Amino acid sequence: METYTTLLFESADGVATITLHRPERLNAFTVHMHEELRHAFAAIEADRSVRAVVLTGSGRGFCAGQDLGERGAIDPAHPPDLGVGLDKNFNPLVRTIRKLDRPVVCAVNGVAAGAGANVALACDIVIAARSASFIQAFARIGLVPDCGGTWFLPRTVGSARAAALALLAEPLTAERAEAWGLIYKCVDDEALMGEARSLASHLATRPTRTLALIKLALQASSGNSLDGQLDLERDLQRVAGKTYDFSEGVRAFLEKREARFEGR
Ligand code: LHQ
Repeated sequence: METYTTLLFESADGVATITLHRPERLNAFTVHMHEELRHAFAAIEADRSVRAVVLTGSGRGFCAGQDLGERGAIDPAHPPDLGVGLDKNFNPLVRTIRKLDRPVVCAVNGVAAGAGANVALACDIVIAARSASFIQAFARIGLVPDCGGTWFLPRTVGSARAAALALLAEPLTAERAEAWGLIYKCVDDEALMGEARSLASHLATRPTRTLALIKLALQASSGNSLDGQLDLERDLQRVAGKTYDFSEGVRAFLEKREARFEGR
C-alpha cells in the first residue's frame, strides 16, 4: 500500500477511503497534497475491485481550502496568476471526482471552507457531521468561488441562497445545509464515519457500471433539454441492459432473492 504524507489511504472490501491529513492546517490543500490526490485517484481508477470511495478529513476540520501560507504574502506589484493552480490542480481534482466511474461519498467531519467546501460538493453523496459547516470563504479574501462553487450552488440551493452564500461568505451549518438541499444529510458527529462507511459498503455491492451511468445522466441533465435527456437515458439504458448485473438483477427478482451484483 502506498504511503502518503498529506493523505491517509486505505482500501478494503470494495471501498477505498481517502483522508485529507494535514489536521494542524485543517487539511488545507497544498501542491503536494494535490500530487498525492492525483496518485490516489489514479490508483482507484486502475483498481476495479474498488467499487465505492469515501473522502473525509483528519482531525476537527474537513478542509480549509487552499493553504494560504503556501505562497506567502502577496506582493500587489507582482500578483500571482491563480488560474495556473486551478488549471493544474483544483480543476482536475473536481473533474476526476465527477468523472470517476465509481460513487464518491464525502464525509464532511468539520469545517469545509473555500475550495474545501466545493470539492465536497463535487462528490456524489455528501453527508456531514452536525458540528460541520460550509463556508464559501473566497470573498473574505477577495476571491471568486472556484472548484465549481458557482455551478453547484445555484443548482443545489437555488439562486437566492447561492448569491447570499457566495457574497456574504458566512458559515452554513450542516443542519441548514441539509435543510437547503446542499447535502444529502447531516448526522450526529459520532455517527458520521460509521454512516459513511456503511453507505459506501452498500454502494460497493450495487451494480457498479450502472451507478456510473446514473452519475453520468444526472450530471448531463443540467445542460440538456428534456428531449436531449430522454435520448441520453435511452443510450445509457442500452448500455445498462447489456451488463451482467442487469441480468442478475432480473434473475434475483424472479427468484425472490437478493441480487449478487458483480459490478460488470
Ligand atoms: C490555515 C487555513 C488555510 C493555511 C486554517 N491555509 N492555514 C485559493 C487560492 C489559489 C488558487 C485556487 O483557489 C483558491 C481557493 C480557496 O480555497 S480560497 C479560500 C481559502 N481558505 C480560506 O480562506 C479559509 C481560511 N480559514 C479560515 O477562515 C478558518 O481557519 C476557518 C473558518 C476555516 C476555521 O476557523 P477556526 O475553526 O477558528 O480555525 P483556525 O482559523 O484557528 O485554524 C486552525 C489552524 O489552521 C490555524 O493555524 P494556527 O497555527 O494558528 O493554529 C490556521 O491558520 C490554519 N488554517 N485555514 N486555508
